[in-house]
Amino acid sequence: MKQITKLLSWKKLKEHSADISKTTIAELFVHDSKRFERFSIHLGDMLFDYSKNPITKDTIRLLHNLAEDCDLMRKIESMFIGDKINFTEKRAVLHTALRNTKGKPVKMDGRDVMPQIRAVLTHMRHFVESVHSGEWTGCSGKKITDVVNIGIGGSDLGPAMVCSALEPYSNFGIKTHFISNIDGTHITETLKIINPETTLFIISSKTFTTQETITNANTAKQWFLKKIAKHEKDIAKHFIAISTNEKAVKKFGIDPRNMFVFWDWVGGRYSLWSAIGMSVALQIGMDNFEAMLHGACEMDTHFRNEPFEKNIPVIMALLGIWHTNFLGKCSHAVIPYDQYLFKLPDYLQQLDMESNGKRVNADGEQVSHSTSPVIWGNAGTNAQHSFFQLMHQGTQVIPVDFLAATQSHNDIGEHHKILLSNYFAQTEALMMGKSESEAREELEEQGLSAEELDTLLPHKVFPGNRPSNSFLYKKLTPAMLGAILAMYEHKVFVQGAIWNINSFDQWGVELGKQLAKQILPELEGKSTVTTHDSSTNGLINYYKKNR
Ligand code: G6Q
Repeated sequence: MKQITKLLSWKKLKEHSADISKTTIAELFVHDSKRFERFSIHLGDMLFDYSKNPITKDTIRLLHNLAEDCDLMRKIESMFIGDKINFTEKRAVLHTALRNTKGKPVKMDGRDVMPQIRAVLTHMRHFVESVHSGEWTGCSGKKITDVVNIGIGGSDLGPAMVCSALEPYSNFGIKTHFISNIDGTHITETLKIINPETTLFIISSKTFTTQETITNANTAKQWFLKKIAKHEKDIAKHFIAISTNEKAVKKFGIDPRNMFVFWDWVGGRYSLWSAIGMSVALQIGMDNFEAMLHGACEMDTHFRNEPFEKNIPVIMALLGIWHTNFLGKCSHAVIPYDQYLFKLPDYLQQLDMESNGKRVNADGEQVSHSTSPVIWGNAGTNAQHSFFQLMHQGTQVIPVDFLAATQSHNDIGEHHKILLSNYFAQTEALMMGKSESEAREELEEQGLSAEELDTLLPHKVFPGNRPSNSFLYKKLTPAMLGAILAMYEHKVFVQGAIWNINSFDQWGVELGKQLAKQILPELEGKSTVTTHDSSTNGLINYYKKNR
């Protein structure tokens, strides 16, 4: 395929971006009384409003033309039917099969993958229910009360985020903890607050070779053996594994009957839907875990079947491309006005930036356009009291996703109304800004001297014209969370498909894994290290002298 910047639809969008820059989002509302209806979509219990973006009907038409020129429809189908679209690793990308609760066959290399997926779900259910019922106990016969997931990256961020998000569904007396960092502080502080007799460790690692995870797992094992175990075999009651690597799991000392498998066609950052979600299932129960899969499946069906103009992930992706490639925005904020989603920005950072942080296209050429923006954010209203200053008055314009529930799990007093009034106010203020005359009027009311007023005035002006998407969902249920996460996954997919990059490999992450292993032996002993550049040598040698 030719570079996308050479496509006619790309060139037309470039021309169109110059026209759009002559107007403001607020003016677009003045000229179109139906703008909200035109640029919003209802799907189940969710409303997606994208009208506060610098777009017109023409923008959307041109973006759809780009999607068609990039063969988006065929690429979407190609993922769902198990083509090996992760071409650098020669793997299919079938996380959608993991939540294919409709049960239709999904073939990969001519074989239906659904029976093995269902078998693992049954294995998980059996295990989760035996822990909840107390049939499964620790080695001293006590019921499990704490679950510690040891994993990193894709084997941590998804389950950790979902366990926070679905806290209201934790009805089984299980508290979940997450250890990811190799920094000994992480495991030390966690081990301080758990009782070995009632703790289950889940070693979550697709490869079962990741240095951080295996080091943390060994430390946890030694701690457990020292604290309570009478025999090595007691480990079987306190350690289970989620992995694709049975050999390494056995070598670690985990009974293969307590291993839950997944497959190489599940990418790490897309693995939350597999047995990697075990900590989630233990915390909220298997029915709720499956409800989450079902919610994601509903979004998959929407994504696969709806025409582009009604397709939420496609529109989100195209808007992102509009901002990144045509309006020059290089970051994107995600602000959930939902405390339960405070870890969502962290999770989306990996999903988006690890997937689309690429600079070489499918033909091996360096791309001549930007790819993934920097994704960041935090929960509102907290974020309003920190970085919102930059979003309102800084020199960069940052497109934002605002998310909120219409019904709170904790509807006490005026809290939810106040939360939502902030949510509505921020999207409006970012778009409308405050003109010089409005700011002047406000200052005049304060009875300032003319000199004071002139000094303050420029600081009180808000340029506005700052775009946002608004998502309002009824309640953060397991199904709704599943749908939201699948929606973001597909947004990322569409952007990667249009940019013609491989969203499913991560050679940059692999590099980190190799480099640390090379330096580790050099940290032994006292000899001066001279094998690197002078800065790296200097830093290593300073550490060796001062440890
Ligand atoms: C995700 C990445 C990466 C991976 C971790 C952990 O897509 O590949 O974040 O999940 O490096 O890998 P393991 O699960 O193999 O330990």
